[in-house]
Amino acid sequence: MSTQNVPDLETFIGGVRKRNPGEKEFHQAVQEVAADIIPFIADKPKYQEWEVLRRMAEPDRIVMFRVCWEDDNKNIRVNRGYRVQNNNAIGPYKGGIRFHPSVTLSVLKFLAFEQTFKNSLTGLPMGGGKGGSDFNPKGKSDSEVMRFCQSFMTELHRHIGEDTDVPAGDIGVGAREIGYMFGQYKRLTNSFVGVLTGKGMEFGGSLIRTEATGYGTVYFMEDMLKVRKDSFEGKTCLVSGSGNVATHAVEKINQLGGKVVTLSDSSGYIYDKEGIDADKLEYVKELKTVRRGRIEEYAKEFGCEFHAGKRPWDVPCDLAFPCATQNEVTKADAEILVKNGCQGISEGANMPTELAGIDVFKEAKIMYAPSKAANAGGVAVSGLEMSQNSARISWKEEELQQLLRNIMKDIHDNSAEYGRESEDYVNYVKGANVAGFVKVADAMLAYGVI
Ligand code: NDP
Ligand code: 2IT
Repeated sequence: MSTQNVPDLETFIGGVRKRNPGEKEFHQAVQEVAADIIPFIADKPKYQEWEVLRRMAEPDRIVMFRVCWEDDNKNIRVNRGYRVQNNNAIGPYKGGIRFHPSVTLSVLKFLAFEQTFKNSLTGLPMGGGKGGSDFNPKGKSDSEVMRFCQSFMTELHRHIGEDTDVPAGDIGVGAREIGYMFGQYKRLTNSFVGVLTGKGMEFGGSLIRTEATGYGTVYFMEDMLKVRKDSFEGKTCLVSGSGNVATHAVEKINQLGGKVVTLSDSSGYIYDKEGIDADKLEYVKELKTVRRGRIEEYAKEFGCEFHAGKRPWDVPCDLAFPCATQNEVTKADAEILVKNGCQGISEGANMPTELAGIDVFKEAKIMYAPSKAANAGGVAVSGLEMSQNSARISWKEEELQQLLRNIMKDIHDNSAEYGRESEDYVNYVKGANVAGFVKVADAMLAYGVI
């Protein structure tokens, strides 16, 4: 045990950069958390002396492996697979699997680090992990995706288990991929257990898991609005992305009386001034999950604007929901949002706003819900899926809807408690970081030095 004080932020982050060269997304995620935790622990020697923050920023374990598969033209393809098991102080490692060409060790380390705090915030017993591959599912046939998933799970199955590490979906991994991976795990281990979440309803899935992340992100905004005695009624909203999180965010915003005017994918964004109503949203879901087409087709179908290669943040709005990917809101985007009168941001994607963009939102004192709090609804319902699997029962939809709503409210209230800076301003970034930290840190202290 060291008696030296925790260093200042620059020294701490300098150490993280040195130990993890070139991993810029990981540095960014750790810096965002450390900026709040270092002042918080300044008068709490137990966390300092036992180097809790430094230990949290070093994953428990990382597995990296080759994934070979054969494409439809009989070519042998080689991808890289990963699982980052960041911290299991409060429960089995838990977190999604991402298939996207931009996946690197740095990306998965940032996601596993963030997941540790997010899972703690849910109040459920889950540690933090994340996995994935640089495999690009775009343009691949179903058989190619199946062979890739089977090959990926053939290695991964040695490292996971229902009480060890429970993966789920993320970018590029939805119901289809989870089905293929669960089937391969079951076949290899001859066991039918809740080793993955986001499963189909026929084989142990939970109702509302699909909707939970997007709905939860909108609930968090609803709770922030309530603090200001306001609601979604009549608000113009921007949503980015057009996948699982984005489409379910739109669904809930519509139900609560808001109007969504944008959606995007990696090729650009659509601007539909009339609003994306329930029928148009069904079109998007079919486009993205069945036909696997591009969002530009929406503009052709409904006769609205398509802006190639751009993100939607310069469209005037009341509220914004980044639901695509990391660092999709730059400092300049944040400035435009604020300038155009945006009053609130709730992040469905993980770490969508650059550090300098977060500073812009904080300075403007607008409502800003960071991803680890705002998108925790998905993993929360994953936690409920694990409970149902262990008990071999299925809960009813109303019960799960209510549990999700209550969990999001608790996350909001906890973050607001730790983050209140004045009568009329809550710093939810600080609130979520501190609230997420305390439970994991106290569990780590109980275990001694491991
Ligand atoms: P999907 O694969 O369903 O959708 C991803 C969407 O984001 C697509 O529209 C995709 O466009 C777009 N996108 C992905 N990468 C990029 C990129 N580099 N640049 C521009 N657009 C991009 O994923 P999800 O909806 O599940 O995930 C979206 C975000 O939400 C991610 O940050 C994920 O980590 C986070 N999240 C997901 C949860 C879940 O339960 N699924 C839970 C919590 C957070 P295109 O099709 O062109 O690639
Ligand atoms: O980022 C996330 O929280 C997810 N992709 C969901 C993780 C999960 O285990 O449900």
